[in-house]
Amino acid sequence: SHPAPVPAGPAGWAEALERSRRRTLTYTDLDDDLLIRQHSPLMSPLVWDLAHIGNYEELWLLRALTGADPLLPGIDDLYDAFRHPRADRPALPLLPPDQARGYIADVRSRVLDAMAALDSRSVDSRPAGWGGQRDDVVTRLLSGGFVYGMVVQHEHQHDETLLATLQLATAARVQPRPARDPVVDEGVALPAGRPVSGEVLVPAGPFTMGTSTDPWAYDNERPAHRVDVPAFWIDRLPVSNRAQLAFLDAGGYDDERLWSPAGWAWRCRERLEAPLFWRRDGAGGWLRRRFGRDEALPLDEPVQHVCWYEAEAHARWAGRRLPTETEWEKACAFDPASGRSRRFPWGDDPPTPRHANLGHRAARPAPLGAYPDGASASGVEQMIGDVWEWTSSGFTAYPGFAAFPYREYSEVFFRGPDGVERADADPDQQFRGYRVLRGGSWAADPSAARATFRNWDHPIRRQIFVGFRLARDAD
Ligand code: AVJ
Ligand code: FE
Repeated sequence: SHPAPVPAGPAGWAEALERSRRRTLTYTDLDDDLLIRQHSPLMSPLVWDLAHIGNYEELWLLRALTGADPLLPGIDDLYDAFRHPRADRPALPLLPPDQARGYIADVRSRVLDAMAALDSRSVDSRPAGWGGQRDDVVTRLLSGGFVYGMVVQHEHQHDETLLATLQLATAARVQPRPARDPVVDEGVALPAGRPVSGEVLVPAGPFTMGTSTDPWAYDNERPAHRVDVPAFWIDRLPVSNRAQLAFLDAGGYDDERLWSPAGWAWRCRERLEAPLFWRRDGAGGWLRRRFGRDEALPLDEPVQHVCWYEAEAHARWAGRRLPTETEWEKACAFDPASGRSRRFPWGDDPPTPRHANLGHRAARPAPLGAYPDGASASGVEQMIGDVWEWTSSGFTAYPGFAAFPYREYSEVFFRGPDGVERADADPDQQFRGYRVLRGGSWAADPSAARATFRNWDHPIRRQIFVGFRLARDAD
């Protein structure tokens, strides 16, 4: 008898929506200037994300479900991520902060009204002039509260993006709240006495990857399918700042032999010498900047803010490699005793502060070894929470994939297994394939973190809360 994996009815969906909104408003409770300016060409102005969150909610929870007319005619184009790259968004006639706040509040109150009505109305009694989705699509959208889960997760994913923008912001020392310390405030086990290294052997054999039953799983996690996986070794814990510093001190950033050709080209072009936000302290040590403040580099924390190419070079230096996403999911989810895959490393029960560092309870990763209770059946720790983990895999469709409810969530991002669509595309294409990230960071909400969850980004990206873990073949 496990608790439901996701809220099972309208009251729970409404509460999840309210929780994500409180989070969004916390991060955007800033002066207009900070909301409107572009803190980095990699990111949107914060006020774009704010109104985009509401526009997405309007599209799916009002217009698709209830056939409602657009609330503010003409704004869909502004908040369509595919029409305008992030770098161009500051030049758009965006809603000013107060109007953006008013718009998303208006959407939300109509959504809550519509939920109450939907609850008492059959989906096949469409009014004349229906402007929403077909009945069969609406039925699927509502099944298990999927579309509410999609909108909740979408808002939390953008909240993580807002945090990444705030971390990049140098204009102001923006310290987003809350910022608890997992060790001090939550009493998680200290790593003292527990080894912070070591690897586990995951024996050869098939397991079930992905899901066909998780009500809130995105299309890219579906369907569940059996995969045969050769034996492999994987580290019990993510790579630490200490290990990244050892790579750096050994000249890893300057040794072309450790880098792939594309990685070396990128390293030279960008003069990569250390993870993003690291800085020498002038006395032989290192500082890292965290939300506008420099602090001593915590050596026993998972490394953050490395690109895929840096992870790849570090792995080669260590005589290892990145895990494939299949290996990662097997190490995370597979329970050899029952032969089935778990929703989380520790089982099917939702995360608690004993299991994982998620949901921005802290504003950083926890020390290595802090979550023995979060270990997988294979004995691998800190797979969910702390840092996203780069895998070697390109972002591809599972066998039997079907886009739902729209192609632009996942399908348009699928590439070949090498992450690249066409090798003969423009010369920069090599830097722009997509690699799969797994596990979720300290900033990921529990609603958008599970063993099957797939994230992806370009191999050059470092502003996300990402680290990596090492693996190797079993022979
Ligand atoms: C899954 C994190 C790559 O931020 O581009 C947000 C999530 N999709 N709005 C992104 C997403 C639509 C997406 N990632
Ligand atoms: Fe979005």
